[in-house]
Amino acid sequence: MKDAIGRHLSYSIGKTPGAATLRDWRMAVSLAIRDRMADAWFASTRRTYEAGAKRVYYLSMEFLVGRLLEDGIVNLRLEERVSEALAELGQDYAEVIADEPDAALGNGGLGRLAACYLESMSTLGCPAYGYGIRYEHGLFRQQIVDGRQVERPETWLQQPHAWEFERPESRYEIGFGGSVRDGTVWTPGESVWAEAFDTPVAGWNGRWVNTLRLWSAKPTEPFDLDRFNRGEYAAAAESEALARTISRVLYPDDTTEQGKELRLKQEYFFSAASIRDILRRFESQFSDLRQLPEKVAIQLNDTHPAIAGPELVRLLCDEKGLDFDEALQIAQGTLNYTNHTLLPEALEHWPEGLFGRLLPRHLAIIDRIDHAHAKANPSRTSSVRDHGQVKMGELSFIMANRVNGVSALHTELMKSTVFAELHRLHPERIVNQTNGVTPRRWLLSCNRRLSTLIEERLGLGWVDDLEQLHDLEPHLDDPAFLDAYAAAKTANKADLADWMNRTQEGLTADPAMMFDVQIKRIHEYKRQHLNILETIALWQAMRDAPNAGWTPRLKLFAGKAAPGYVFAKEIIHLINAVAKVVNADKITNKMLQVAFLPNYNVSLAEKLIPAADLSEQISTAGKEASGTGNMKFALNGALTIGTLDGANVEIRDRVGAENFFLFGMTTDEVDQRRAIPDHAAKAVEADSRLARALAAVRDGRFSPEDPGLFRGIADNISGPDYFLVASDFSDYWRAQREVDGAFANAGDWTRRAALNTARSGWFSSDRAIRGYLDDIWGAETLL
Ligand code: F58
Repeated sequence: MKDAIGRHLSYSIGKTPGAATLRDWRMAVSLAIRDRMADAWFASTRRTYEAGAKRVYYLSMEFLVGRLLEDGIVNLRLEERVSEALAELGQDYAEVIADEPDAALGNGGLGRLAACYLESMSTLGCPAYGYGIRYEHGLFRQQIVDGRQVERPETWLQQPHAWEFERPESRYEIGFGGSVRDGTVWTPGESVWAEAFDTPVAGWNGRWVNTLRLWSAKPTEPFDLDRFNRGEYAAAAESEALARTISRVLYPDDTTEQGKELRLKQEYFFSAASIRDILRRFESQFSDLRQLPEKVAIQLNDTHPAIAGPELVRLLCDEKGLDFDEALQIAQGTLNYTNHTLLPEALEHWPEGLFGRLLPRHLAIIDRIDHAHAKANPSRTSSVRDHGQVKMGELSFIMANRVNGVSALHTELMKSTVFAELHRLHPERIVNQTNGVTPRRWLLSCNRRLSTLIEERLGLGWVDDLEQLHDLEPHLDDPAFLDAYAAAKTANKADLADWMNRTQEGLTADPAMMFDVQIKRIHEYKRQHLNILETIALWQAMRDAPNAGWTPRLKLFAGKAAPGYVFAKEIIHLINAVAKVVNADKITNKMLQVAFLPNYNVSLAEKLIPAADLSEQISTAGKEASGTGNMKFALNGALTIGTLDGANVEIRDRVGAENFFLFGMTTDEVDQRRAIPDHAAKAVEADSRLARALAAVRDGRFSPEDPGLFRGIADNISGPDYFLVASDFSDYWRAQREVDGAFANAGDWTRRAALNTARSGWFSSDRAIRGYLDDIWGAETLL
């Protein structure tokens, strides 16, 4: 290992040890690890070809992979060797690992899920490719300036990226616009190259390695030399810049109007390149396109790649000469669709005008698909094109062999709400696959203390068979085990407290406090404002009775708001304003501290989750499709305070109701409550704590220099309150006081935490991927 690192430092990076920077060392180590993936990578490809096996293609606009070096080292089981080698080379292992920028090619749960699934597909030996976009700029970097979110560009690719291989030979010309002649001959008005970059994804033990193939947009006409020679330098590079725009930035949300066209271009760009690549690979091995559903399963990660359906039909008809019905049947047998949200504003639809201008042939094909579907299902009343919009959820559904939700509750709600009619017509199509998370990253490597303890008791079999964690349960009767479990948590908290106290102005975190954590995108339905309101009420109660024996708490928040989502940004501002006041209050600040940690990303989650005592999963029932952070927390021994929403329901079923703090209305109750006029005002009237906390927000207690600053938040909660913050407040308060009492009994708390770990094995992404293999893809694993 030492030689390998040294060789890369000299001959790949071109530095002597004396001149090498931390980044040089990190690059050298990364290349040495990447080398060790190569043979298994080639072998995996060879095995797949030899077996004539079915391949799985996971199409996703987002892969939120985070740092890759530690993941590679851990999965190849090279930790000791690398850290020894680095020590001999005078380098610090942890520093080298931490030098890597996060690859933030995703917004949140959907993108992180794709990354966990890729890793699990490799662990299981499922022949698979991930297909996405190689964004030059990932999700924005969040700074907090005067309590407010400020977005800065993210620049992970400004330094060389160790993990990828550029494949200039694998490129496709992707067209846009133009016209259609004779009904089928599409002549695009402009085009770009999609060029492939491959990253190997090694599974546990490095026995199988799949590929993440990301497309980068390149101009077909690189550069206008004539204009350059005339001195028009900027204009000479214009077409190049325009083409590259397609893979320039990750969309931070799809709620703004501007950039809609670019987003649709991005979607078509990567879907079309992926479909062509899939067909090319298929045809290199098989001759009959009718075998496609037998040999290929394509998973659409939400509707962002939905245009892959019409594109596949187009290629099969217009280029391969199949008739439409056969092409449609093949496509439908090959494609599957995962839905990740029921929020109406997040369901994708495109204005027909824009769609037809950009993809005229596809719009015609969609009409034909829709028509064929309506003909086969005469009782259908809806259609893909509706009120001048092209609805991508409907399109995905009718193009898919299987459609899945991501938790049991979410899947049932899909059937009864957004897809009710299509479900009636195709009752076998919707299936559930509850999300999962990879235990390699989310326990073994992010929580060394706990994973070492588990290894001492159970060995390492649980790492790729996570239900083995059940075997911890007998150990809970051993006081030494519980002590060690508690010690691991406390040490994780102490590390985090040290780091936070150094980096967060005004914060004095003490590991003896309860670490109460809410980390996720900032959104009204996730209700960070419910949490901060309870924090305010708690602070007020503490001030009223400072000696009432309060359980000391640290309230931790982190998460990004979409740049155009004003209310979410106000919530961030309010949290920071409350933190400032509360942390400075001498009466309460030994009992209550609040922090908003900037720039939440995968690496920060890896620091926070192992140190959490309490996991906040408090969305309005029916709104969080699943959640995956909730699973990571439970696995790492945090107890959940949560609503009956998404996968919380299944977590509670598994860890036991007595080890989960439930509160709030159910999905049905939410609907009923909303129908009551003035429901929020009534809730405020009925709860004096809530009224007082809201008054403090409204009257400028946290914004003395601008008393009206947070009035909008207070007015929203006591007025329309669509997400029922007011109506759920009292029960949330009650559950939080129950948490206080439980935490005060340290021995019992640890036992309940350990039970969460022991009973969370089902939430492994390995289990989820087995479900997809069996129920959706019909594919075999080759290990
Ligand atoms: C999330 N969706 C769900 N969307 O909210 C969460 O409940 C679920 O656990 C997770 O998917 C995985 O199934 C999500 O992350 C996005 O990030 C969208 C991406 C495109 C722009 C709008 C947000």
